Amino acid sequence: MALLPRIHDPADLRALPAEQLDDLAAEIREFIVNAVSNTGGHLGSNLGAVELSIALHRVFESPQDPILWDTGHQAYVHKILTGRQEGFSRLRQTEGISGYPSREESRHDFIENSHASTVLSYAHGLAVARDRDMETRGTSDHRHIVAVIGDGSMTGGMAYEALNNLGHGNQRVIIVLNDNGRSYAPTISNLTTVGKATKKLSRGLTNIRMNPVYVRRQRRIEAFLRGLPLVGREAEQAAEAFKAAVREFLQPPAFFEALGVRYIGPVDGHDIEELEHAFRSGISRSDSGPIVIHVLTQKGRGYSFAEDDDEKHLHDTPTFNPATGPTGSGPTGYTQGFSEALIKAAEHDERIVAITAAMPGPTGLLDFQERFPTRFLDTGIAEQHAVTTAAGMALGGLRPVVALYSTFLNRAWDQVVYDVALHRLPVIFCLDRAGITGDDGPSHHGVYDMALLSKVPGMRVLAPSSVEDLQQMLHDAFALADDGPVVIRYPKGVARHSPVVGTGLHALRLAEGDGSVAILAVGKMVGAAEKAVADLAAAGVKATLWDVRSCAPLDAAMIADAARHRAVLTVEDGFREGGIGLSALDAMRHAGFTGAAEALGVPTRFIPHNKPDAILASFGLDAAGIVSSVRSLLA
Ligand SMILES: Cc1ncc(C[n+]2csc(CCOP(=O)(O)OP(=O)(O)O)c2C)c(N)n1
Repeated sequence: MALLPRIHDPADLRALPAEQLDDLAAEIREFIVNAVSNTGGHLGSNLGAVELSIALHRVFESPQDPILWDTGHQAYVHKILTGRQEGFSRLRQTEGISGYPSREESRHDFIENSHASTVLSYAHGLAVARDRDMETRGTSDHRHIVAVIGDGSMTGGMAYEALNNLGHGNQRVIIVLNDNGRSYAPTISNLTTVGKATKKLSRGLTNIRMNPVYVRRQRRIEAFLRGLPLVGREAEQAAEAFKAAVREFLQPPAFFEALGVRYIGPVDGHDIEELEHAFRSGISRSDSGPIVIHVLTQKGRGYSFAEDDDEKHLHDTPTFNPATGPTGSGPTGYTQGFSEALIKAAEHDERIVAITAAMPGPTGLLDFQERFPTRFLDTGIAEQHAVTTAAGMALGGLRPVVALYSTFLNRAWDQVVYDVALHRLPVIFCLDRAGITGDDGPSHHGVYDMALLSKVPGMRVLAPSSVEDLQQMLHDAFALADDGPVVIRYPKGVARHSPVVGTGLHALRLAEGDGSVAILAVGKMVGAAEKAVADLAAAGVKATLWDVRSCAPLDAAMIADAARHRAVLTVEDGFREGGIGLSALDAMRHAGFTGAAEALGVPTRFIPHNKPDAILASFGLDAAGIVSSVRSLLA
């Protein structure tokens, strides 16, 4: 009989006999594959965390013991086990459940930021609050705070800052390091074990570690490794790599312990009994401060199409047929256009290097990596470091291109301003998934980039309206970079194509009207504005249309021309407040414009998940919205 329909709450899970748990895990995997195939979402990370989530919810008592998920994309099993199975039919859909933990959805969810590497800081703070509460009341509080973090997310600076603080303050936190050896791509770190020495775990390694015989054996291994014969250069390198891997596999990373965080592991993350044992052992040792339990898992486990996907183990996927798996996941649209243009530029300029923060596939850098392996750098999930190492490269004479999602640049704001812009360094930022991104919810929209980056002194901020214009902008950016940094931001989804492109920092006039109204459209909004202009023309209104292209600085010729119209409408898919439209209107007022004006943009609020077009339409950022705004201005 099916087990999953009987699980409505972690208590139901705890009541199941241990021998039924593997069957439950199999049912959960099937459920997740089917659900994600219908809606799209995060797959590989969740398939890898099935046994881990089951064991966590059997040993710890959520929500009294908060279970916190770093990033949160791998929390589907947690959602299923905490009463949200039915919600999966509308995963990431309008009014449906979120693809991340959500405080609105469940008292079992605590954090929902979905930007990586933050969980240890949240856990530290919660532990400080718990202990403070205990102190003031004079009571004892045995609540456990459990923080689950992937090896990929462990590459982010905040995770180390928090570990340092946890170890120093000796806060009682249980850290579960879910090590599958991958971010999207293989993880950039020597801390990860998976994929190095072996993928097969011998049961009971944890116990061996606790055994004094192990310590003696460890010394023998060191001696054995020292005595290995080395023949030829390649053999020498291979032997060295092998030695390092064996050493790391058999020794608890001294790193954690040096910081004051005790270590248990590695544990087989697909063996529920072993996991439960390790968690109980963690609890029994947690009184004396933070402890990390190192769990080895396989990303995509149990679904062959995910296991066999070398690029990202189906980390995330659009809808697909479960019987045949998702079809090709290569870059499309603007991402593909960027990828091609960058390779072309790099063929002619040896100074060009490309940097990604753990997202070589999604940002379109895989082909570049293959073509120029020594000119490609993956920093791990470390946007701050990516930006400042780019600054260093630029200081050293290189022309770094930093390819990030728009939303993740937020993390490196200080580095962009002071490490790059203050030094007027030739760094080019290519920001993918700019604007409204949709399914991933509030933390993934790229709505800050234009409003913020246009305020950085000297920064040039470009927004292409077509793939061809993106390629032209990248070409021009290498020359513009002689005077300092350049940003190019472009959206996801189906791209516009146009044989007509602009150049440099010039705006492009796409239609000349009769002086009644000028529309200044930015990036993706140019497509919607073009349609609006056609609709208005059919109704007898002849509008002027400018493709803004350069958001900062704004093209003075465009401002002067727009100022001659009776009314002006600006349209952008970033925050309206502090946005490009209001800057343009301000410039026009200074140029003597006194007519009617409106700036369309994204309101300053956290925008829930939904289809991008539906979100944009709700803010009037589509052809119908533009037409209606123009009509109001001319009324
Ligand atoms: C600051 C930040 N940068 C990039 C991302 C995009 N991202 C989402 S999940 C992920 C990989 C996470 O790897 P890991 O923590 O090991 O989890 P896994 O999916 O392997 O279980 C990345 C790079 C993010 N969420 N946050």
